[in-house]
Amino acid sequence: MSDLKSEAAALEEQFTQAITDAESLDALEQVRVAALGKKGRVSELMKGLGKMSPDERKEAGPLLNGLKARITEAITTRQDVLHDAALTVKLEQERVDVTLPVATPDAEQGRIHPNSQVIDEIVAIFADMGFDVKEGPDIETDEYNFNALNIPPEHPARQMHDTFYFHEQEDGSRLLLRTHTSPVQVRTMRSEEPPLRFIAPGRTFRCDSDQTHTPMFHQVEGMVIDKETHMGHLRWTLEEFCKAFFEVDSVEMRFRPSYFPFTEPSMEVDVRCDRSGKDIKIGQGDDWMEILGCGMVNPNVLKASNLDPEIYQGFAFGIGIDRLAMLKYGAPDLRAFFDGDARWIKHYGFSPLDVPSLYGGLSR
Ligand code: 2NL
Repeated sequence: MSDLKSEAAALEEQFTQAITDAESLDALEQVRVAALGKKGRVSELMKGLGKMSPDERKEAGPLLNGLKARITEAITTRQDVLHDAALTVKLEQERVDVTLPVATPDAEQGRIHPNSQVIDEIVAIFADMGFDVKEGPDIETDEYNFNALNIPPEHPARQMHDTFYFHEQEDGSRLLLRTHTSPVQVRTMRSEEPPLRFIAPGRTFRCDSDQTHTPMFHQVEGMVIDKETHMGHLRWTLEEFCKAFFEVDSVEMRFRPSYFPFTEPSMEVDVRCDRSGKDIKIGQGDDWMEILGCGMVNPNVLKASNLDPEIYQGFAFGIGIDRLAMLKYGAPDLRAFFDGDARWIKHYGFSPLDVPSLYGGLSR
């Protein structure tokens, strides 16, 4: 029995020292296995309990259980110390210097296309005047794209529109890619009650491609319909739009008679500009530049959407976005707008964080 006592005391001293000396959690685990593992020294001693007489066991049991408990306790204590030390080292290594400059966030890396920028600017301007924004599908029917707009099948404007048609459907009709955003106005006139005041921005398509035309391009059309809408309202609205868009205090505008099937009378609108320098200046100079088409909504167009022209009148206008974006932001070649070249968008694009608004500045 005294053999066991001195062996237990020797083991306790040996393992207590080993636990204190363990400099890592791995080293400590090796000590634990050597003492308390299945084949550990303390475990081996405890296996001997089974072969003892009851009297011997009465004394040896508490002795070995005490030994095991104290070694376990010492390991746990040392574990906590080593854990804390490891955490301190980790925190030391992972320290963040909050005085370093901010890393460029992902949103700063992307760029807003000049077309999107110009559409956002136009939306901000008209929203400020109380206009809604409406959208419609790119794929349309003859009815919405042509018939309802006073362009019957035999009308020469159908040839002028260079329409992309889809293959014939079972009923003989053909879907098409909208050639202007006017179908959105037709859908709105047919589904909502006047007074109407909205713009319709979006993609449009014509089978036409050269230096200044791409098969896909962008338009914003606008429409106002009420009981006493007249040309004075149209003129004021477009003048306010031009001043805001070109970010100048005054613009001189010229309304030239023109023809569109969906308006009567129809006009094309020029703004005074100066082309003598490197960039075109708007609002001064002795040159003119066409920027949009407009007119009073043709009574036939109102009738086709179940509005009584004796009660309602309205004005409408259409603006080509791509040309306006080239003009305002100085991009020379329209075709580069749709090449998807990252260097081009990095140069001509806008930060997604600079959202155009009338109070914050349209284009900054
Ligand atoms: C242009 C000319 C214009 C309209 C579009 C319109 C739509 C309906 C009724 C009446 Cl539903 N008008 N749209 C009117 C006049 C001109 O666009 O040169 N666009 C680039």
